[in-house]
Parts: sequence; C-alpha cells; structure tokens
Amino acid sequence: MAKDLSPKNILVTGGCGFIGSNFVHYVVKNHPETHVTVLDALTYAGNIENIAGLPEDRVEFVHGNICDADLLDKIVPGHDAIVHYAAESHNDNSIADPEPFLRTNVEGTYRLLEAARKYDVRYHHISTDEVYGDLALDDPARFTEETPYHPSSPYSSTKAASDLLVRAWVRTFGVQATISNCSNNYGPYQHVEKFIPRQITNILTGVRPKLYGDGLNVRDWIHTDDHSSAVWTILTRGRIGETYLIGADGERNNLTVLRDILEMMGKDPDDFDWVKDRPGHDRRYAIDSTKLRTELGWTPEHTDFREGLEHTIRWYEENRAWWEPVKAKTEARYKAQGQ
Ligand code: NAD
Ligand code: TDX
Repeated sequence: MAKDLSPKNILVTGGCGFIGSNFVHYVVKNHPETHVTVLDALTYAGNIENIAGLPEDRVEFVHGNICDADLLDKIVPGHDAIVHYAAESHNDNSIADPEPFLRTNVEGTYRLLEAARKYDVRYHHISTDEVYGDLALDDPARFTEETPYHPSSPYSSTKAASDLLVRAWVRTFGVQATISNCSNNYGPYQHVEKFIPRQITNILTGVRPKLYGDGLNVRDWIHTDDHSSAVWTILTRGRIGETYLIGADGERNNLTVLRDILEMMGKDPDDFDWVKDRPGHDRRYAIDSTKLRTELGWTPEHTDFREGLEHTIRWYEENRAWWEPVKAKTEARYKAQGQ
C-alpha cells in the first residue's frame, strides 16, 4: 500500500544546482502548503541565483555541506522529509579527480541517512540510470527496477554505492526511504559543462561545438520539470523501500541532438568538431518507467523534445549573465583534456 505524505517542511539538498533548483521552483509553484529549506555547499556547480526571487516565507537557504553531521543535527529536526539532490554530478570531472565524488556522493549520503534515522524523517534519494551501466545500440532492452547494478565511471559507481546505502538503511534500521533513478535531464539552469548547454553556449560565444567519439551514444532525455513532478509523486505516494525509474521515452543519439541545436540556432549542421572520446563512455541508456506510470499514475508532460530544446536555447540566449562568468574556465578545462 502506498503511504501518503503531505509534507509541510522539506529539506532539499543541492537545491542551488540544476535539477534541485528546478525542483524548488516546482514546489513553490505547485504546492503552496510546503515550505522548503535548501541546504547547499555552493560548489562550482551551485549558484544561489538559481533560487533568487523566490518568496522568503516559502524558501530558506542554508549554506553548508551534507558531510557536516553537526550542521545536520541543527537543521534536520523539524522537517518532515529530506529530498537529497546534492552530488558531484559530472562524469568527466569524476575521471579527472574521483575524490570529491567519494566524499559527497558516498559519505554525504551516509550522513543524511544517519540524520534521517536519528530524527525519524522521511528520505527520498535522487539517483541516476547510470547505476545500471549501459546497453548496446541494437539491444531491444531498457533498464527496469530489476536490472542489475553495473556502473562504469567513478561518478556512477559512487551513485550506485549511495543507492545501496539507502537500501541497507531501509532494511537494517527501518529508515522511511524511497529511491528514484532518472535519465538525462535538460532545461534551464544546467551547468555549461553538460552536453546540451555546452553546445548552445559554444555557439553563442563563437566556439565550435564538440562531439565525443563517433557521436552515436544514446541518451534518454527528459525535461527537468517532468523529473520534478515524478519526484513529488514518489515522495508523497511512493511505497517505502521501493525504487522507481523515471524516464520519458526520449532516446536520441548525441549527433542528432547536436544537429538539432545547430539547425535551431541557424547554423550549418556539420559546423562542429569531433573530439576524443570519454574513457569508458557508456553507449546507451534507456528507461522503462512502467512501474512509476502504472503504480503511481505519473505521466510526463514535456514529451516534445524539439519544443523543449527550443525553450532551453531561448533560456541560454536570454540569461547570458548567468553562464558567461563560468564559460571560459569550463572550456579551458575541456581544452586541457583534449575535449
Ligand atoms: P549539479 O551538479 O547541477 O548540482 C549539484 C548541487 O549540489 C550544487 O548546487 C552543489 O553546490 C551541491 N553540492 C555538491 N556537493 C555538495 C555537498 N557536499 N554539500 C552540499 N551541497 C553540495 O547536479 P544536477 O545535475 O542538478 O544533479 C542533481 C542530482 O540528480 C544528483 O544527485 C545527480 O546524480 C542526479 N541526476 C542527475 C541527472 C542529470 O541529467 N543531470 C540525471 C539523473 C540523476
Ligand atoms: O562536450 C560534450 N560532448 C559530448 O559528445 C559533452 C560534455 C558530452 N558529450 C556526450 C557524452 C554523453 O554521451 O554527450 C552525452 C551527455 O553527456 P553529459 O551531459 O556529460 O551527461 P552524461 O554523462 O550522460 O550524464 C548525465 O546524465 C546522467 C548527468 O551529467 C549525470 O549527472 C546523470 O546522472
């Protein structure tokens, strides 16, 4: 039986990052009865501007680290749920330096689980489809909740480790937790290190877009607002101890996505550079979200990928002040890696 929750006061970790901040906007817009505390360390990937302008009586910001147990003792009591987005999230960075991924993704999750256990707070864990490894291009299969874990990168292996901690804390300590594993998100506020914003902002700054390997790797794209509605559904109506996969049937290869971006921005579809491949590059991700759809009745709303991409391009065109300060540094890092 699904246990319904009507959260009045939730703690959102990583609420100044891409997906976490979109979730905070989603809650403020759609659930006026819910107050949000954002806990964020403001790493290179976090930006306080992502939640600027939201009403102060609805959203409180706490600057701090999820690995700080004393801080968690101060702020977790009084909340009826923790929604845990905070992570080191970029595969390429995890290849260059895995250590922060171990600390934030593994130790940070451990600290939050201990706090959820100590203060008996409902916990929802945000994870990724990358824990399942990859699929061949010609494989008719998609990932389900039963697919064995088989992560490829330092990033995905630390996310897999964090999922397993959650399962153990549910079984051994009775923590009231759920897990969701989502596919690739796109939309506003995504850091320019990630594929879609990198290419859009390259074009806007006169740099040629960069495609890894043969460009045929497939990602299963979902608009970040659909991820938010799915997380809210699981948080409020999901069965404790369960995992739900989140996806919107958006499989596309990188070459197709890049050519869409070039065409929408009025450029020649061949006006990009082929660069060296990512080591261990996962070939294809694909999500079967039947469980979430049939058991909890969730459906995605933003399923027209080209329309979502058009809006995303507009957002980066109209919000240059948001990304310009970090663009040159991000490209310099890639250049040093030959990408
Ligand atoms: P992001 O890198 O944009 O944001 C991460 C946020 O966490 C930042 O605000 C950062 O400051 C904060 N943070 C990092 N370390 C912290 C720490 N130790 N303490 C407190 N805050 C810290 O990430 P994202 O792309 O928004 O991803 C959010 C979550 O969703 C992650 O758990 C990621 O694994 C998961 N996920 C992402 C995708 C995707 O397509 N981006 C898909 C599926 C799942
Ligand atoms: O410049 C690029 N060129 C390129 O071809 C970049 C940055 C990426 N790529 C390729 C690599 C991937 O096949 O594009 C695809 C998407 O790359 P990323 O945006 O780095 O995402 P990915 O590695 O698929 O992981 C993302 O989705 C799952 C998020 O970053 C993770 O946090 C999430 O768990």
